[in-house]
Amino acid sequence: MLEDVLLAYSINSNASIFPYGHGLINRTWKIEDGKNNFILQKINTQIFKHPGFISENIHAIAIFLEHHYPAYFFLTPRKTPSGKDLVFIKEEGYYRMFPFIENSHTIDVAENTSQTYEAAKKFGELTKLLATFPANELKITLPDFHNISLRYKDFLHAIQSGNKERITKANELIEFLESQKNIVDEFEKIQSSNAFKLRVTHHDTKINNVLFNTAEKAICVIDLDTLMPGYFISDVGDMIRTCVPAVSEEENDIAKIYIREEIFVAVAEGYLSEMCNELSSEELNSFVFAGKFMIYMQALRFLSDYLSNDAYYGSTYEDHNFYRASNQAQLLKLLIENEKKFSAIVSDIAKNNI
Ligand code: ADP
Ligand code: GN1
Ligand code: MG
Repeated sequence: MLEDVLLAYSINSNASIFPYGHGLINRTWKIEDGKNNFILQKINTQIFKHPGFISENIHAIAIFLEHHYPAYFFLTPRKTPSGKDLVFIKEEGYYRMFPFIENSHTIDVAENTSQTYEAAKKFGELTKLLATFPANELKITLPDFHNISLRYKDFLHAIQSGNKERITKANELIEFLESQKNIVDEFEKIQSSNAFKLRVTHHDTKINNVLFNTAEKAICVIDLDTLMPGYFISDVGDMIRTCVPAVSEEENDIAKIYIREEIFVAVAEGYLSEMCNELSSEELNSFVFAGKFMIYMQALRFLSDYLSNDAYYGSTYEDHNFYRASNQAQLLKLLIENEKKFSAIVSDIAKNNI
């Protein structure tokens, strides 16, 4: 009962509770108690087996930022009167609460270059400020989250042992994804290269994980469950994946997917305005690869889930995850067509930032 959670936070049980946001993994509600508003979240413990790890990471980073960059706004969970930032309710699970940031909103599809620049800069800023934080001391909240080699193995397993009818339906898509396996090979080279550093990485840099104010300025990044050591390609890649196309991953008419060059430029300018001097030349040269990596991995994940009867992402209409995977596959094709041009754009932006 959500009332039990409110009780643990000493919030009036008559407070209004509304489902909120468009996240796929956790459940989110807005709580209005007449005086204050809050965000309440139930952590999906099927996926995050150790919710305490998330709290420990956020806590360690908050202390570091407070000490080194006191002016930086980092959103931390509210504590209960007994000092806990997680509430466990028997037979239900783990909950946490944040102050609701008033007059803030999120955007599911970037509307213009200025919003995109703001979001990309905000994610870049977080990694930059944490450059001297010992990333390896963070807990792994989701093991192998962006290990595309493992995602590819899961995909191979799904096409062997998944839902037969669905495998037949997805035949063309399966063949296309198999033909792009070179992206996995490229990732494996990155993993064994000294030029790629493990940094504090957000790992879920969808534009709807940035809160904006009414003047469309980024207030802060949110959704910190997967803040852990990782490669910059995860963050840049998910921004390219979610900002550059004119429609979201939910669009099931692939004719509506197209690449917005000016938005790609805004991602690169925003992120590199913070991170350019942190990245090695090899990392900079992988900027567009980052997009291919994340789009391909998301296509593999959606398709594997479809073939495994939607166990992870769920579905709200028939063949939902098939359409999501087809959307990502189309996006991958379009990004590959633009790869050379976009790499040249990144080199120019990098020259201006150094
Ligand atoms: P999920 O992991 O399910 O994506 P998020 O942490 O991203 O969960 O939260 C879902 C949505 O709730 C966000 O996209 C945003 O719209 C809203 N939200 C989350 N935290 C806050 C907050 N502190 N203040 C205002 N809105 C918030
Ligand atoms: C999930 O929780 P949410 O909606 O921000 C997923 C991401 C995917 C994304 C696709 C823990 O993110 O990896 O990119 O859906 N998070 C997890 O929309 O699997
Ligand atoms: Mg989110």
